[in-house]
Amino acid sequence: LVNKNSRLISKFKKRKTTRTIIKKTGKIPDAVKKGLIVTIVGTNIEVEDENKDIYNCIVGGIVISNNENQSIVAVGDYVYFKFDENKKIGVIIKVEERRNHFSRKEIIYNREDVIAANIDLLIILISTTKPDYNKRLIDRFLVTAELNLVKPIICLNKCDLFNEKDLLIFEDDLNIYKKLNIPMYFMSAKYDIGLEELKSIFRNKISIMVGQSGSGKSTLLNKLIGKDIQLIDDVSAKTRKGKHTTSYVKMFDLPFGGRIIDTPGVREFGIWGLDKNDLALYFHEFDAYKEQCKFIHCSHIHEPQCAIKKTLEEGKLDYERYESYINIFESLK
Ligand SMILES: Nc1nc2c(ncn2[C@@H]2O[C@H](COP(=O)(O)OP(=O)(O)OP(=O)(O)O)[C@@H](O)[C@H]2O)c(=O)[nH]1
Ligand SMILES: [Mg+2]
Ligand SMILES: [Zn+2]
Repeated sequence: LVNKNSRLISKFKKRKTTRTIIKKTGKIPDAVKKGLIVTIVGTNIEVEDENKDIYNCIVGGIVISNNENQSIVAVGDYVYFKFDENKKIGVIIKVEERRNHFSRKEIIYNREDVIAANIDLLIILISTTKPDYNKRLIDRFLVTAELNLVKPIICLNKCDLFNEKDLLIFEDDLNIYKKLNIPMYFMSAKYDIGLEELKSIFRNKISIMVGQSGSGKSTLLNKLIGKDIQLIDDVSAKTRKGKHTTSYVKMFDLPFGGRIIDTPGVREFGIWGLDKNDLALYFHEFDAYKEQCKFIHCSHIHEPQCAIKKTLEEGKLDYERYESYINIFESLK
């Protein structure tokens, strides 16, 4: 593991030595093209222009951008680039201001990793089983969605593996999210259950799919597009964990209008840019009670006369959500 990590770190370091200077303003030269970043693999950035032609680009030299303390480029960014017809490579000159973005904390370096920019909808794709969904991960996605101003929905995939009676157990277990007004859909990507309704929700939006490896993101993408465009693979029978089939973020056109972004599966998800003292604001089931805590700056963890803990003991709050709260609180600065 040590070996693998040091190799990873040196790979990262190498990448970062490509000199890039970020300037907030500057003149864009004539004869530049404008486009949308649809995928980034290593240092290669694929930019799509208005004719849907793809150009391979890189970042280097001076870039006009406001993205000083986060990834300079991300899938979903609108950029200007200068294309060298001989070398068949473009250089990105300017990155347009982002309307919003969806990001996580980069594990190795303590900085913001923007997964995608300018998005309307976060699709949290979870699975009934293979792999079993993880509510702590769902809660981390939900906090990040609100923090990043992206509307979240939860899709429970692989419902074909259970009968109606068993599905009621899932409905009950996930009911807390319904109470929190998060739209919830029961579906099966493989057997076309619930897909028509989802299409109507994704239509004309830019959506990003996130979830554990093996939850079925690429399967859903292929079904929505109507072509086997993304590779899918079996969940390992032994560990019930996915094998990380999708390895980079990529945006696709939806044939019925809109775009969708497929992402690699995650096991963990670090939240970036949230002060731990503000975390309770993102747990809306606390809203009705937190004013009654004795201390104004109550963390709802160890203070006496805490209304949240009292309400929890009375059984009026979801205990797993409270555990998520503590888990996230302890991971934040
Ligand atoms: N039974 C059942 N299996 C499904 C369903 N959707 C996907 N699968 C299977 O789940 C496995 C993983 O699917 P993928 O689409 O590769 O999962 P992913 O989320 O893209 O995984 P990563 O790319 O590793 O993040 C494949 O064997 C799929 O056939 C479903 O609705 N029902
Ligand atoms: Mg995939
Ligand atoms: Zn409290």
